[in-house]
Amino acid sequence: MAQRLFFAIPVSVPKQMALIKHQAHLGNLGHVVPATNFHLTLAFLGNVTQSQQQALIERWRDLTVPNLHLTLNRYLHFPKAGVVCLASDQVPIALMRLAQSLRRDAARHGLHSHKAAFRPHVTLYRGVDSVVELPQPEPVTLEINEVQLMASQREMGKLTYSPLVRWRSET
Ligand code: 2AM
Repeated sequence: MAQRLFFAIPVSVPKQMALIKHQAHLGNLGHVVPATNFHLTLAFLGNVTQSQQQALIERWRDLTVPNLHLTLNRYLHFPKAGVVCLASDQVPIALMRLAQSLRRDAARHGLHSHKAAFRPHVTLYRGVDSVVELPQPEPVTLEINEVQLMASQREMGKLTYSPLVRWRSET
């Protein structure tokens, strides 16, 4: 059976708390993403079969995770996706390279092919139809030291994510 997979950076509990404050500040823009679902997507893979998944994990067995900080400092509204997120406008080169490698590998192996450039963000709301004006946010700095291969499931209308594999930075 195929599973919907993606590579992501998890958000620590203290940073989840900081992001909840942003939701409280912005109010009722759309469906509020629950804190336990916060993540920063590096590469969305789409539906992946068991054998594709095994091959993928084998290819990325030695994935090196950079150890760095990323400051999220802008609210963005992606109208097509209907999401509002907290994003970064300065992407560390090591993070950009990692996202690009994962995305290139996915496309090369018949998985999802990203059309837009990597723009690191954490989604705060889904189902946002129209946004008038978003204020300047209080920045949130994430510690990046772990990458997860995540499976996304929808059960009784509820979206849940479960990590299948975790890679941690060495330092
Ligand atoms: P988002 O962070 O912008 O919401 C799991 O579904 C993750 O993969 C989500 O975080 C989502 O990005 C991203 N994702 C889902 N469908 C996608 C698509 N068609 N293209 C790019 N990213 C997608």
